[in-house]
Amino acid sequence: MKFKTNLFLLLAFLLLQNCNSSTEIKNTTPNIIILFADDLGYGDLGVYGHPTIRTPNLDAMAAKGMKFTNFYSGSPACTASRYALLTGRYPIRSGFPWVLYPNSSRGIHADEYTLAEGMKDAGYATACFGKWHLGTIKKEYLPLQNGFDEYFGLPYSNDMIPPLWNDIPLIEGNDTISFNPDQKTLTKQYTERTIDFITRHSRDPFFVYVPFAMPHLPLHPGAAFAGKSLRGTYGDVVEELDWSVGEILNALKINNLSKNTLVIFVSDNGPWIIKNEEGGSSGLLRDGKGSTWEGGMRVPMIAHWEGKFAPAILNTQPTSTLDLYTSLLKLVGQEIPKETIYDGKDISNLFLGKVSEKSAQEPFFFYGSKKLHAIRKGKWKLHVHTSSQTKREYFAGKTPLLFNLNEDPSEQYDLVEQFPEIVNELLQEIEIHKNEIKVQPDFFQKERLAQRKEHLAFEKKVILKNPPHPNYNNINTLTDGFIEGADRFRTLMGFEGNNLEAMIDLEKEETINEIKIGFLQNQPSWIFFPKKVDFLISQNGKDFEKIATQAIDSNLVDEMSSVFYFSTKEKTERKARYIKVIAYSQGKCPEGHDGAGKDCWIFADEIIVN
Ligand SMILES: [Ca+2]
Ligand SMILES: [Ca+2]
Repeated sequence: MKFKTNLFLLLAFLLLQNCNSSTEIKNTTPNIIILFADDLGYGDLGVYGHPTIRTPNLDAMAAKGMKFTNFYSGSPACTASRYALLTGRYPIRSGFPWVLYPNSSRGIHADEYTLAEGMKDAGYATACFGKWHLGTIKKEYLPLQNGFDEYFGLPYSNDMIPPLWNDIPLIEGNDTISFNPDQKTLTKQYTERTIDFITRHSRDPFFVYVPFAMPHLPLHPGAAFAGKSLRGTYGDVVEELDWSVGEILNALKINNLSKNTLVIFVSDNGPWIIKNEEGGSSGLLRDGKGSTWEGGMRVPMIAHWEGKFAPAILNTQPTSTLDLYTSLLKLVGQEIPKETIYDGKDISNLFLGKVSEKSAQEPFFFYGSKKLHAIRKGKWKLHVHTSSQTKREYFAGKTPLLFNLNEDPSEQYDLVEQFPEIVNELLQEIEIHKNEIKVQPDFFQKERLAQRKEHLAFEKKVILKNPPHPNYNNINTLTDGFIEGADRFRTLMGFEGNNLEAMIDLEKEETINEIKIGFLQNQPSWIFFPKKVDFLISQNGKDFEKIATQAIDSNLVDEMSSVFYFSTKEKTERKARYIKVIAYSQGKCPEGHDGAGKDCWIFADEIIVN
C-alpha cells in the first residue's frame, strides 16, 4: 500500500512536471530561426519548379507551411540585403547601399537597432552562424556588438579570398580562429552549430540567424553531396542546403520545439546569372543578382510553424525582408524605437495563421547601387531606371516601363501606353518616397553633422581668383564647417601649379580675432604645403590690408600625409567685412622628388574665421 501511494505521488509529480513544461511552452513567444541562402534564385528549389534539383526537405517544409511567391529581398546585393533584413530599413538609409569589401572602412552603425538586439531585449538567446558581411574592419561592426550572443562563420563573401584578397578569417565570437577554412565543410559546420545552439537553449526563447555561405560562388559541396545532383555542382550545393534545413527541422522535433518555433527560409538576392551554369536560375523571372528586374530581388521564401497555419498555404501578397524585421519583433513582443524610420510593414498576422488584410497596397521600392530603380504597388511595377550585370539592354533601355506582375511575372509586356494614370500615380509615390528618405540622414551623416564647426565664414560664399583643377573643385569645402582629415583629400580643393586666392564676404562687419586655413601634404601624390599664406582684411572688398603671413615651417615638410592649419597666430581684434587668403604654391616639385621640376599641387580645406 505504501509503495502504491508513493508510486501515485511519483506519477502525479511527473504529470505536474509535464503539465508545467507544456504550459511553459504555450505561454512563451515563439523561437525564431532565419535560414538565409546566398544567391539562391527563385527557380532553384523543387517546390519552386526546378526540374532536377532535389529539395525534399524544403518541399515538405512548404507543404506543411507557407510558400510565398511575391517575396522580395531588400536589395539585389549581399550587404545591402542583409542590412535590410537585420534593420528593417531600406539600405539607402544606411550609408552603404550595396556591397562591402574586406577592407571597407564602414560597417553597420552602432546606432542601428538590429533584429538581434530587439530579440535580446525581448529576453531571447541569440546566435548567428554564417556569412556576416556588415563590416569587419572594426570590432564594433561584428555580430557580437550588434545583438548576437554567439557568432561563428566567414565574415564576408566566400569569394573574397586569395589571390585577389587577403586570407579570409574564420571567426568565432570576436576572434579569428583560422584562415581560409576548407569551404566544403562550411554548410555542415553551420548546421551543427545551429543544432547545438537549439539543443542548448531548448528551454529558453531563442533567435538563430543562419546566413549560409552558398550557393554564392565558389561552389564547395560537402563530400556527401559532391557529384550527386543532376544539376551539377550548383545542384550539389543546394541539395546540401536542403539537407541542412532537414537536420535543423529535425532538431526542433527532437527537442519538442516544432510547435513554438517559426522557421523562415529565404534567399538574400537572385541568382548570379553572369556565372553561367555555376550560377542559379530565377525561373520564369527576368534577369538575376545585381538587377532590380524581378529575378534580382524576388526570392524563394518558406515559413514553417507547426500547428499555426493550415498546411500548404500559397501566399501571393507582395512582402519583403523589411517586413520580417517589423513582424518578427512584433511576434516576440518587442517594440521598435520610435525616433527611427522603419520601412517594413507588419505581416505578423500571416504567421499566426490569420489573414493580413493590411498593406498589400503599400508601395515597395527597388534600389540599385546608387539610386531608386523601381516601385511595386499591388500588382503594378514601374521601372524608372534599369540595369543588368549581363549588360543586356532589355526594351532597348527604355524607361519608364510598366508591368502587371500578376499577369506578367516575367516582365515582358510594357503597359505604359495603356495605363498612363497608373504611371502617374506610381511616379508620384516615388517622389513622396524620395522626399521622405531625405528627411532622416543616415547614422554616419548624423555623426558627421554633429562634428560640424560653425565660425564667422561658415557657409559664406567664396570667390576664387584662380580656377581649381576640375577633378578637385569642391569649393564648398572651404566654408562647409567640416574639418577634414588627410584620408578625405579627394573631397578637398586642389590646385595644380597655381596659387589659391580666396575672398570671403562675411555679409556684415565682424570683429576678427583669427583666420586659419587647412592644407594637406601628401608628397607621394605630388601634394605639398604652400610656401606661405598671407591673410588680408578689407572694409569695402577692394582695398585689402595684409594683417599676417605664415611661412611653412621646414620641420613639417617631411611628414608623409597630414593636414596643417596656417593661421594669423596672434589675436588680431580687427573689424572687417571681407577676408582674403592667398596661399603660395611651391610651384614645382623640389629636387630629389619623383616629379622634380614639374607642377606640384596644393590641397585646401576649411577657411576658419573666428
Ligand atoms: Ca548574395
Ligand atoms: Ca571643409
